[in-house]
Amino acid sequence: MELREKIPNNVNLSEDPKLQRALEKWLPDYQQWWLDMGPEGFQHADVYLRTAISVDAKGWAHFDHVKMPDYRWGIFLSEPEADRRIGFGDFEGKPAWQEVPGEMRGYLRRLIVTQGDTEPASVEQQRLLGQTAPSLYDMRNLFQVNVEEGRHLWAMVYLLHKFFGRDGREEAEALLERRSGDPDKPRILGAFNEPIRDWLSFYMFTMLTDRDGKFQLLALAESGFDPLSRTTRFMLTEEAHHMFVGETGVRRVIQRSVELMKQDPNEDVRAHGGIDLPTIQRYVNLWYSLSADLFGGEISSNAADYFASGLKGRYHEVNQPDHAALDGVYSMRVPQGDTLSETEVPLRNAMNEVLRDAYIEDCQRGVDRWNSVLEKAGVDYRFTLPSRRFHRHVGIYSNASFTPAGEPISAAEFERRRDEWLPSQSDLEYVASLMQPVHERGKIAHWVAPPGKGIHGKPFDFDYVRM
Ligand code: BYC
Ligand code: FE
Ligand code: FE
Repeated sequence: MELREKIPNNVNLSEDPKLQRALEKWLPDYQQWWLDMGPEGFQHADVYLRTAISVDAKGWAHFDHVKMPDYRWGIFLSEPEADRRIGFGDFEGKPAWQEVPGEMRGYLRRLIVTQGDTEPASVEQQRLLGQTAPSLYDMRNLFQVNVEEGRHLWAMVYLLHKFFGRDGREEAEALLERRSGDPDKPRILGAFNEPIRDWLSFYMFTMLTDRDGKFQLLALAESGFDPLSRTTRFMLTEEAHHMFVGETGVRRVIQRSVELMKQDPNEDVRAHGGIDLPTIQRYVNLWYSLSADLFGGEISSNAADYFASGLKGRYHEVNQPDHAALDGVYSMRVPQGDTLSETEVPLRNAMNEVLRDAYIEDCQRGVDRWNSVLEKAGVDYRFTLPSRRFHRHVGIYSNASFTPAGEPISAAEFERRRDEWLPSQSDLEYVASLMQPVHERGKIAHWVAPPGKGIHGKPFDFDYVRM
């Protein structure tokens, strides 16, 4: 572990002076990007953050108050597995690669750049949220997520610099040049160009979009390219907290809404300054459908090639009965005219859909936990995930329109009913009107319940952020 270096790392960076120099040259550009595009207005605040200081299961997280620009962004790979073998595809059983096989350079670079691009994008999307944080606890969680997404960018930039020479260095620069939502130089994937205007969107994003991250990282953790596998495995340990922030954030909003409903015989939550359940459902519909797009097309020759080459596997590949996946088929409903027809797709071409299935199941478990809040409170309303066909912009469903239940409808019908299903202008304005900052220790905004417990054994009224 090299913790006192300019760039903390467990990859023996000091033994590779050329690589070290290249990364130390990228470092000030990264720092400038963080100052320009990181959390606005809080760069001098002391934030109670956890920092990675080792990669073993017990001791990697160190907690302390730090200013975000002083956070020690480092390069940490999970411990190597002795004699690791490729687990799937055409090279199954061969030793995992420690270098990039020449013929896979293009694919691998594209996967790493796509993954890397999402990390700074999310920081850009969230950069104004500190100003309207509902509590210091929430503000701290936002900043924790932000610095770790910054570290995830480092993880991918390390791979680009170490294994891709000049091309890699150029890609690393470009990762600091694209900007979320900028029409001239947008981020690569759709959801990462969408604005995150309010805290309900932030909770939805960390619940639903960071969860895409979890599954993409799990698929890359299977990779036959060992350095990618090891770096994504360590990223996954950080990712768990991001999804915790999202799932419990939404749950606390629901909790508060239910309390406010009880105060009013008409159950009119907005009259009491809370967020009504149908508005929360519309936010779910939006962020779930945007996140579903991130898995790519249902039928994808790219996905088949990634799998065949051993670069991107399935979720928990060890549990799959057949790692070659050459004979299997995947049955999916493909739009044909005005209807859907059941179609069999060769399994390798359906790998994006296989991963999306695992994601959907995981989302459903979170929604079930939200619904148990309603059930305990004796409220009849239930949240649901919309159909995977609803409001899609990538893949076979993107040229047709569907209801949240997945029934085909005309584009005109969709537009007519849009405000029933997705946040309307007035929903957005209402939620925006609630976003008044509460930056006082131990206090919390009216529209959200406090958390059950604080961070790292600290109470809710701890000074998580010192301005
Ligand atoms: N938006 O075969 P197809 C995270 C393009 S999140 C725009 O369907 P493929 C995080 C695609 O490039 C995890 N374009 O897709 C979360 C292709 O273009 P070309 C991020 C899209 O290649 C929160 C065409 O459509 N990780 O970590 O299988 C906070 C058809 O391609 C989109 C990864 O994404 C889209 N959504 O790509 C912070 C893992 N989807 O070739 C962080 C790495 C597809 O026709 N990436 N296109 O020009 C991959 O594994 C794959 O590239 C994809 C699917 C999953 C994105
Ligand atoms: Fe990340
Ligand atoms: Fe994340």
